[in-house]
Amino acid sequence: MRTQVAIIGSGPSGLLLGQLLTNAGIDNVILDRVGKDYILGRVRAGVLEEGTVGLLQEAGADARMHAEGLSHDGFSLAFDGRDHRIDLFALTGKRVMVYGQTELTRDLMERREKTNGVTIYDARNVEPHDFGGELPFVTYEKDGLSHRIDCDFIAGCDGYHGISRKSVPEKSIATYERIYPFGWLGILADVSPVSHELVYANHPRGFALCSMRSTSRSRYYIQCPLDEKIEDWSDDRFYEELRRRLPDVHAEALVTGPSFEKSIAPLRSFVAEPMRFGSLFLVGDAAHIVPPTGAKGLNLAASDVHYLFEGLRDHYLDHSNSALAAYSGRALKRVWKSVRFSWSMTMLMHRFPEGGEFGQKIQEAELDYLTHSTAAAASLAENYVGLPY
Ligand code: RFL
Ligand code: PHB
Repeated sequence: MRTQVAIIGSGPSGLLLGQLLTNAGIDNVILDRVGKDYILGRVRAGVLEEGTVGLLQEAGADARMHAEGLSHDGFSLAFDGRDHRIDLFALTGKRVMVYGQTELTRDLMERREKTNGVTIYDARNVEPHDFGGELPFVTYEKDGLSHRIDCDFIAGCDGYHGISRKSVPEKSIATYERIYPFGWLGILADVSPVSHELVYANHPRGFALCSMRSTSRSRYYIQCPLDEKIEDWSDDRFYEELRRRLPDVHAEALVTGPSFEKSIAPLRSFVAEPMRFGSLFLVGDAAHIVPPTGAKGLNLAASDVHYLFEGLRDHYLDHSNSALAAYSGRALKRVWKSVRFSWSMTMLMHRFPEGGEFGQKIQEAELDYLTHSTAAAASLAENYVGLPY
């Protein structure tokens, strides 16, 4: 088989890139090691920046998001028994869209099917080859047979554990990492949210986040030690712990009900540089991971896709390679700003086992600063709604 762009990974970055390319008449094939239902079973991001919303529109996969997504003008920072609202719209003129990654992925998959895009699911041992040379290709196995796809470019959209980044010789790649000493225990339940906007809580017992997927489906998280076992967390125990970490106004509004998803996610910051190796491009989580506190992971994947799509479009339609040559530099500039923001939100809102009283006092000072300075609140808001592309 031959295609112009072979895309490894059918998560949000692979699907979004594939759809933009298809719409521009650029041939592409997506390969994923797992099946559609498995991908749709992953519960992850919930907050989309305006830039991400715009890209979904450009892809033609925005109808359901606009009908069912919740547009939010602000969110709350809860601490010291109080609730302080960050008015995103007043501070930046921008909003965010609350719409689950699962739904966004489903919309992109449906759009791909409608436009006859090729996706090969359950492809085993996918491997990119010869991306340092003139004739790159990808091999994989399916149903016991070996296959080869010749291509011009390979997009590594295969997440943190994917094969693309691992295929790059170690001496050609630099990585930067920070592991945080706790995780997030999250649940999904069909109960109405404690508030119509998100609540990020800093509490002596640890961080908590009240998010949602709709006006009747809540997504709640609490900070937990890394060695915590999911079996030890009944729904009742989870809600009780969440309630204790919220100010009264939200604790009293907490509606409980059976969860249908419960998982623990570790928190890390990670960046690989550069994001281009010959004809192989790393995109999204394959190149970088941020802790979820700033809601940036999926949005960064989308901005990478924007830069790469511009490069590929200019290459094929305008015979210009300058945007492609600029991909890694442009993407990394924005990546590092989001890495910084996600790190600072994480430092501000969590209890650090080794932080001590000094760390505690710094958090209190910063929260006080954010509540009393419009400039500080505007900086937080500008980053939260998403920096320009
Ligand atoms: P994905 O979604 O991991 O998709 C990668 C795909 O590649 C496939 N794959 C392979 N295919 C072939 N061969 C291989 N060897 C392969 N290895 C892997 C996988 O099967 C998969 O289908 O990466 P992508 O597309 O770059 O998307 C990134 C986002 O998923 C991620 O950044 C976000 O989910 C992060 N995130 C959040 N981001 C936000 O912008 N806002 C949020 O509110 C937000 N909340 C979150 C989050 C992530 C979380 N977890 C669990 C990590 C909340 C949580 C709890
Ligand atoms: C979510 O709804 O899953 C979510 C929202 C905001 C975050 C992280 C996760 O910062």
